[in-house]
Amino acid sequence: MYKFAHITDCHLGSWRNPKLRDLNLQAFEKSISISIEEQVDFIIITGDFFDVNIPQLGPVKRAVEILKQARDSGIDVYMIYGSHDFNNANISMIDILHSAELFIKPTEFRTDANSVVLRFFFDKKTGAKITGISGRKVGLDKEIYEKLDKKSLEMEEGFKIFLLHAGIQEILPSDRSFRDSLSLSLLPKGFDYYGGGHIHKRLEKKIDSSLIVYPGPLFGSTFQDLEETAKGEKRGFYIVSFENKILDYRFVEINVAEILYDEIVSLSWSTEKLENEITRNISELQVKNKVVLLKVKGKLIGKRSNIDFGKFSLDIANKGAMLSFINTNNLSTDETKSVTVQSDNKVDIEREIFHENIKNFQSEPTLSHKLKKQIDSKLVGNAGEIISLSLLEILRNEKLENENTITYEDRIISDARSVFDEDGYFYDN
Ligand SMILES: [Mn+2]
Repeated sequence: MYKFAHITDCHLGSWRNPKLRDLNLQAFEKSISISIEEQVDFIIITGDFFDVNIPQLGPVKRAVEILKQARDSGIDVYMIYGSHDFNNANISMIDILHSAELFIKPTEFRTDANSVVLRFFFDKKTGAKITGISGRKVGLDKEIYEKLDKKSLEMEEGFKIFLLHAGIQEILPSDRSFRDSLSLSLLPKGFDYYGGGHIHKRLEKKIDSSLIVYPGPLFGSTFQDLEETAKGEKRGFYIVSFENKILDYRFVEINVAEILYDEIVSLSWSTEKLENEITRNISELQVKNKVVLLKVKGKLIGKRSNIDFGKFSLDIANKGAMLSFINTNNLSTDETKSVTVQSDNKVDIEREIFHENIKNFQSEPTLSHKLKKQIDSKLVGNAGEIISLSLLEILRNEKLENENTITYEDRIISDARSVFDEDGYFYDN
């Protein structure tokens, strides 16, 4: 009998807060050490290994050390990329790890005019045949799947694993209907195991003799992820045993910190009333050694700046919490002007906000017709959304250790320029 571990969406290097960043790394370290103890034959990682294409070097060093532990134990790692791992304009950290042969990237294809031919990677120890498709930026994946030569993949004999970094419409819960998810019909049929990433929720489904699994993130990379963990969503990875078919599969929970979520809804309260309610709530919470997330939302009569939220955060810390965060993003006052969005995940919210705001964009009326046309073709509508999202992605890159401000600014500006194509500057002559 053979075994493999399936880990996904590690988002290593994410979190500005050093403690959260460390918890995230701890979760990855645990998943690898359990895999080693369990003597798995190989490990698959289905994307979003890093949170950005050029992460801080501290987390990279830890990630390399941990991956090396697996390799030193004779365990091969097969990894596809996720949308967070790389950016098309530049070399990414993940490519460097790949060059150092810390993992195998089992996704190689040949494209001709109307088809994409994927090749299988043969795991020597177990005979498993592995292939897959990395996740790219916003909605570019569908094209590859639509052109995929499924026949040749389906005809291959043996124990087969397909790796993907995208949601599958048919198995997503309705509240997670990601805009860029794929229809099941786009995937080759008859694989023993479909290992999925990208969806930050655990999902498993059997279809005929195939098993589709999304382990969800190991820890989570957004406060929304942590909120869901606090509400009972388990985080971890899978261990699957197989011979020529899957024999058994189980979820292994990774719990590096207890997370507590509490919500206070202000029903047009005054600042005094809201302050009293927050104090009362905090006094009732059992926060010892927990990561505490307190969300204050609703409508406030008065000024938000009259409330010292920092003090409440300190009160929670003084009660022995490991960390505390107070979120007031959805606390509105008369001063707040808002754009309404429907989505509940970061990627879609960003896209919707751009979508709504771009609608109101108007180029300067005094500009020439030619220039206006150029601007509109790049900055309005769908094109404008894509450019905005790409620029936002680039702005997420933080300054590296030892990088001085000038080099950092040059890097960000040159990345940003690469978003526009070579005639991306607007000219009028
Ligand atoms: Mn992810």
